[in-house]
Amino acid sequence: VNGVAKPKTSEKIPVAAHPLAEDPTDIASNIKYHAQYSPHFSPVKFEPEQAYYAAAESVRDRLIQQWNETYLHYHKVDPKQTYYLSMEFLQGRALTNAIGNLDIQDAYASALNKLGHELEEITEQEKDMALGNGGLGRLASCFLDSMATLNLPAWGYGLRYRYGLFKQRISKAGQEEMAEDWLEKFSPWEVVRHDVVFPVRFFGHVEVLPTGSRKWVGGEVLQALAYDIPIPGYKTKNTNSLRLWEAKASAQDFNLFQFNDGQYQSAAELHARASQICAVLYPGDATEEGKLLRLKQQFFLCSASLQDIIARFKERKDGTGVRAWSEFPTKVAVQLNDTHPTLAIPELMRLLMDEEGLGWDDAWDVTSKTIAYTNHTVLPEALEKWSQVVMSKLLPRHMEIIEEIDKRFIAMIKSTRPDLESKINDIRILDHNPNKPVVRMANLCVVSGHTVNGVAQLHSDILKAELFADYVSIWPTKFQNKTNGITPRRWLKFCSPELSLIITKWLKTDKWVTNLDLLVGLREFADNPELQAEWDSAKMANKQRLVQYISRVTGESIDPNSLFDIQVKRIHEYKRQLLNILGAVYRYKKLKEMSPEERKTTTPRTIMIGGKAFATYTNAKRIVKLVSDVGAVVNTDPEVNDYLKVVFVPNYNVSVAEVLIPGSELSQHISTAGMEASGTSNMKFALNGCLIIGTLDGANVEIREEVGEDNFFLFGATADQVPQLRKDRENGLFKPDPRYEEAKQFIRSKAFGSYDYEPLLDSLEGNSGYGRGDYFLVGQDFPTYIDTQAKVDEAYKDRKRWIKMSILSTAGSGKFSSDRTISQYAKEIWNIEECPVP
Ligand code: GPQ
Repeated sequence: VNGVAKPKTSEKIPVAAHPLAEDPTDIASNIKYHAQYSPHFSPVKFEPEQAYYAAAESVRDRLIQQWNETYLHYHKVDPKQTYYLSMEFLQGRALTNAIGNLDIQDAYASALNKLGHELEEITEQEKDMALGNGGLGRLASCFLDSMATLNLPAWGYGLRYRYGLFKQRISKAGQEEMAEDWLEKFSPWEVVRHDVVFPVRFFGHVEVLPTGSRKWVGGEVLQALAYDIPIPGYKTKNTNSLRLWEAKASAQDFNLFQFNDGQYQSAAELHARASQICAVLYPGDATEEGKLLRLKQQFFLCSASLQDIIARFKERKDGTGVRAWSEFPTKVAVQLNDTHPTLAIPELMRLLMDEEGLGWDDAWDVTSKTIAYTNHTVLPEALEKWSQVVMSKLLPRHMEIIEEIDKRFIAMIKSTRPDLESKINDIRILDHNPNKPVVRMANLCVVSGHTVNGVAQLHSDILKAELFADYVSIWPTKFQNKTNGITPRRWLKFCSPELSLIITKWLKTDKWVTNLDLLVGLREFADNPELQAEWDSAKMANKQRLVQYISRVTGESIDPNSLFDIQVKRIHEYKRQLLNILGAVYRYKKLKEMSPEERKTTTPRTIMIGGKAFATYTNAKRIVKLVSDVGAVVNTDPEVNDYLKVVFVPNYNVSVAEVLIPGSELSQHISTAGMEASGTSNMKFALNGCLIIGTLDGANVEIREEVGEDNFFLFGATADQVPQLRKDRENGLFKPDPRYEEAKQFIRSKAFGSYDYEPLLDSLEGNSGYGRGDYFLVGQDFPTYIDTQAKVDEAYKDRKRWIKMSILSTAGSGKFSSDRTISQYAKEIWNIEECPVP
């Protein structure tokens, strides 16, 4: 029919069968049922795409079953529950993860076989759910996995962006961005909740009622509609929710009269404005309109989520009548994923005071006991500041509340800490800079929240010693560290099944999947030639998979016997992809200068760099262009081809990471010390037996402690040296290494084409956007970087030693499970307990 080949075997499979079938034949019939009766496609087609949707819907049936049981169980037990508010969730694909967590992998693989399909092939059909930029969003998604796996009553709240992170294309001009429509067909993983709708107001004004209380009225009111994504835990019934809000206007807001009069646009004006709210993740904020839209997005998330949380709190009052509001913090913990959802603070205050009738002190007591804040960066330009003018216009009542919090904070300082009076302007919330008065969101979070945490030990120490030092003297016990983690399900078990089987075999248990500390058990076998051989061949299989992938997306053929050296993360000057590529340029130049015999003694390398540059970040885009230009020259140079390739991996995202990370042998985490709060891909690489070359920054410090210094290639200045080195640099005291000069000169000589790299190279010389030359200390760290890379080359020549280091890297990665991180949040910040569904 229509030229579509029907799988031969599927005729034997009856349509339907129980949705929770165990037997592959029954599962196959259930998949067939979805293919026939889901209204999305013509039932005659059953190509991989249709098979994906049908299989996904069949898996979803199971999730929904468990999910309903989970909700009812939580409702009955009424435990304290955590709500994780985040503007980003980088979920990636869901099918492999759901099948793996439900432990129905084999049954689904064989069911699909019966229908003429391969599970691996159909999982490739799924689009990534990319509602985030990078580390912060992926962390939120790893946390959801751990919360469910640990049976914690804990939910995520976010926004249902139509266009998530853009799709990156690499052309002659460098990076091009394209909208990525993950909802183009539909998502089988979301369930729209037409019964969960809350009004969210913008603009308007504050009215004083006869009672003296205040009320926000007027303006425009949109509706927040809930879409739920079920989040299964690993081998547990508990299935939590990720609730994403979409903005809608209601039918009353549609002006039928105007429409019939031919005024189509003005008739549906509010509908158009509603559809802008969730249209894109991180709309550009260079314009005032852009800034306003982002602030609207943030408030939309906060307001809808808090109304929902309050409604649930009231609903669970177990028939004893009205619940005391003082109980709220014993039932609700709200975690702010960085400052983006800070408006949850004044919004909770407003709801409690203006809607529920609490006085300031009671509302403040509830709010500050409920909310906790995680900081993810110390970069000054990333600390959010909102214009007071914009805030007053969009959210007049919230601005009043923020002013009151600020006023009371200052009064408290004056009465209890006169020694801090001179610092009030730094630590208060409002900054009355006459040019642009702003609200400092991090200050608001620190003043209002009960706990503030950093995301790696070094980062938390820097927060306490620098950014938040004065607050530490006011509230010494408010500050904590929660070193980030990653889920071992997605980032080892499912993305590297070969290595996982070997680990299970040698540890004689698969309990490591939920107790990652058990990986230390591998240490005693690190020298065992049998394990080494198996390890080597699993890594090689993963490298082969990567070779195929690179060939498919770039057309480049890379040598699986070369050292696979990878740096993948957002492109940012502080992450120093420029140091990496300058190193590659230097390596290329040295190879060119060698005799053919000499070249044969070197370690062949494939350097892969991937990541997206923010659309308006010019220097980051120049870095992308430089990497691909260097690749274009190096990869077509027959003299060096067998020894070096440089590949820009396009469109880096979660599912690309799932192919790259298992196949990597060396990965680069080379940020200027003190600037990367944690990093989380470093943990994924280490867990997959990939060695790290890195600075003493973020979680690198702890990874090195855990895997052992012999298994970590360390270089570069330390965080405490950085300020002095910057000063020296400004005072002309920096003496560049000749090798560094040589690499830059080589680029300037147009060896990699005639594109104007001058502005980029200039940032290394003294004219950077930061107003100081080489703010990120690329020149300072270049010589030790090159020396350390030479050590890597030497180590790789000794296969046995390398494999042993690789095993020890995995063995030392147990600490970096997000299960550990989340257990610590649960005990030390949220005060919640597990609530397993029987
Ligand atoms: N991070 Cl503030 C982001 O990905 N986006 C952000 O807006 C902020 C931080 C990252 C941070 O750069 C990494 O070092 C962390 O590992 C990651 O958050 C998760 O904590």
